[in-house]
Amino acid sequence: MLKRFSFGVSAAEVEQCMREEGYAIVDNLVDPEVIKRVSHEMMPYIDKTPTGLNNFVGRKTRRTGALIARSPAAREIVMNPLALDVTGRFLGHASEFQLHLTQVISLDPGQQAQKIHRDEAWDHYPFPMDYDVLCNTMWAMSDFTPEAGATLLVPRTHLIPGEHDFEEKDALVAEMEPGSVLFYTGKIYHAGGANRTQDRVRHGLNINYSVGWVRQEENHYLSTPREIAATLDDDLLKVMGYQLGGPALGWIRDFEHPLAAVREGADDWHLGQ
Ligand SMILES: O=C(O)CCC(=O)C(=O)O
Ligand SMILES: [Fe+2]
Repeated sequence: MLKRFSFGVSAAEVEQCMREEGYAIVDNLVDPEVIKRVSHEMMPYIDKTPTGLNNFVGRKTRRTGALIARSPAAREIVMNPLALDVTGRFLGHASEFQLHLTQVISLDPGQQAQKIHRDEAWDHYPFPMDYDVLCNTMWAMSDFTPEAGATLLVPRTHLIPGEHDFEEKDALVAEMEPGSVLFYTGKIYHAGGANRTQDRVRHGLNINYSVGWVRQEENHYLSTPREIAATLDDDLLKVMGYQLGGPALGWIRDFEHPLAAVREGADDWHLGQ
């Protein structure tokens, strides 16, 4: 049985579960109406997204990004207070965290289970086991059931050093309804499940956060046009990366804060030495 919590759980409890188990599910964290709005705003883009070009990304899987630009409702999910609180704690060893990626992952009927993997594995760099780089969330946008391809998890594998091969039978299924969320670390072995239904697409809203010094998987500065960025709140822009990602990382022009790029003339954004 997977560990699950309900609305009202504290960030400290979720953090503790992630540290012990590698994941935590919070049921009904947001009103399903917000998720419906994300679906409604994203569907025109999902409909036009081509399927993946290899087995890992999924030949019957569509991955649709740029949610900050395309979906005002998704901005609320990115800024969900519990998600940010958990991330701040989980990645608290770094001076900042940032939005790593936004992506709707749509598994079409017939999509096979993805290879069970760790997300924190760029360029095969062996990140230290006691240094977490990612704090991930997967929000159910449709019913996450074993038949429809709910995310698979191998609990506690975030604690095992080295690379390992796991099979579907080793994994538990993150069953969730729309509005529920799975938190998982960058080190836990997991995968998209197989969609064995005839006619139901599984839509998952994947929003990952990372420590402030790593290259973001999604390029938010180019995915979100400058005119749209200028309309967003400072708090959201900072999470997107319009902040210093750590001491001296990410300034612009003459040592100015990156918010100056979209707040021309408003303030003096020069940074202290
Ligand atoms: O679709 C899912 O449930 C998980 C996808 C995933 O883990 C990935 O693409 O890295
Ligand atoms: Fe993954």
